[in-house]
Amino acid sequence: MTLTTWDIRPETIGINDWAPEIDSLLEDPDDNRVVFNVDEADTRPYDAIFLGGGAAGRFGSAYMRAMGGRQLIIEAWPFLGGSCPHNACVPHHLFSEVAAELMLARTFSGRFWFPDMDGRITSIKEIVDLFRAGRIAPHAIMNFQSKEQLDLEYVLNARGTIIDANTVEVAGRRFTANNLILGLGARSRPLDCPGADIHGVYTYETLVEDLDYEPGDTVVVIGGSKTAVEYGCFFQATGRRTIMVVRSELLPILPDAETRDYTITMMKEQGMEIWEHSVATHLEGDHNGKVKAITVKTPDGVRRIETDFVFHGLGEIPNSEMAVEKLGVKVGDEGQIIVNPQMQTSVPNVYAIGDLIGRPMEMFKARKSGMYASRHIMGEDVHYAFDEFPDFLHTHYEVSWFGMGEEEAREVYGDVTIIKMPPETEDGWEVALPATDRMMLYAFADPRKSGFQKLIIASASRKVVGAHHVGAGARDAFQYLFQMYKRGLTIDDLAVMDELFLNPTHFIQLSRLRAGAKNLQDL
Ligand code: KPC
Repeated sequence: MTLTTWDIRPETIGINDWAPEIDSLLEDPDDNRVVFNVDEADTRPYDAIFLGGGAAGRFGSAYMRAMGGRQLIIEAWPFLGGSCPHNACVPHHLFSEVAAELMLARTFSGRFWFPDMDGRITSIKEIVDLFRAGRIAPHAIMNFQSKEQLDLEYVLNARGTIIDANTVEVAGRRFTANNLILGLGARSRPLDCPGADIHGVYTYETLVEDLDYEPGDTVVVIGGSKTAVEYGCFFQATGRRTIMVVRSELLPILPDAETRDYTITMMKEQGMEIWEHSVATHLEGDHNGKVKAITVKTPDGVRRIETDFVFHGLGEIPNSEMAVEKLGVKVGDEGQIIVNPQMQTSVPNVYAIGDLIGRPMEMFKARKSGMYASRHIMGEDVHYAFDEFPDFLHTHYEVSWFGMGEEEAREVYGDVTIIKMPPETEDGWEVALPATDRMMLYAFADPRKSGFQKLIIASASRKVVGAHHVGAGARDAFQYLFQMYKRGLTIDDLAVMDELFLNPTHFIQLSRLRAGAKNLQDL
């Protein structure tokens, strides 16, 4: 393959101009241009080379540049921003929005203005194609913003090779820097099962690249945590029988048992079939080499499901091999590069950031780890621990949480006060959560489905120690509430806040109903 150089440094490339160029670099096998945006006139040494231009490398670079440092990103894809706009967060959110919309349409099928959805299967491929066509826009924004607005230097569309702790080679050129910051990301853990490679078996990465047919009426999803659940709910919402094959239990990530119970109950009520303690043992292909069936060992015996579409979400493996081989950096059990709170690896002047350093493989950690590596290199005394954070996932709903579940809080604090909605009734969740945006129709017409939320307070200190929400629209509140919780948020602090009524988390109003008491009571 002959690589050619496309020196973009002297040009201004607008977002609309970037889009067809990125499309060509991605799709045209004969377009092997390497994009060079390198300031050859700047004689300063680079403070850092970022190997990988995903969220971690891009935000680390932007921060370093803002602090007056000099950086260079080397990225194998022809765009910056990494997996988020290409195959991860952005499509996850599109698909989850489709799941929520279809749940609404199916719940109210034939009522009000909703069309009759009875027996209707909607297209998966149409939505995947919609994403594939649309993702060029965020790609173009990233390249434009990084060059024209953030003044970053970068080389795109060529894989960088580590030469030593200060040197990276890309497209036949060697670049040196005072520090190397590795942001090489992670890849899907493969399915360890005979037949796993046949056509029709997808991960979140391959689905958006390779789906070339409309899946039939039965889908099998392997895995029990965020990605598997998010995609599974999307597939199910399109009207297909969807079976989740889970090695242990579904959604162990949810720390509060009652919230988890509501979440899973609502998934089942939508029609999700959940086979826990079950393992896929082999996949069969048809005469065209396309999947036609999967066999699963379940606690009730071996079951064979005919399907032409299997998805697996089994977690991620950090791309640490080159760094281990070339630099000997220390890695943990899951292949994650071990870093200290300044993001330094075991090798002097080599840092690692983003998914490469392991869990949580979330955007906030990617961006912040890049930023903290840069701050340290630029001489700041910083410390970043990502052991506690607000979290969320999608089913057909949005589920948000931070802190402890009720069970752990009782163990740790003994006396805890629980404030939750809807109120406990003998019949479970037959009544509505006080209504809020995106839940109003459910609240009045199908109250069970209107959501669930819970605040956990350590009674003695009156501090919030956990918060949990299933519904819609609460995620923003959780990212700010978490900061307050870290500073010691109490029920009394909540009681004097100003609620924008009706709001998705009813924590302020509910706290105000109880905060007057010296001895707190549940609500
Ligand atoms: C919507 C959006 O921000 C998706 S792409 C993010 C990539 S990056 O800004 O580099 O974190």
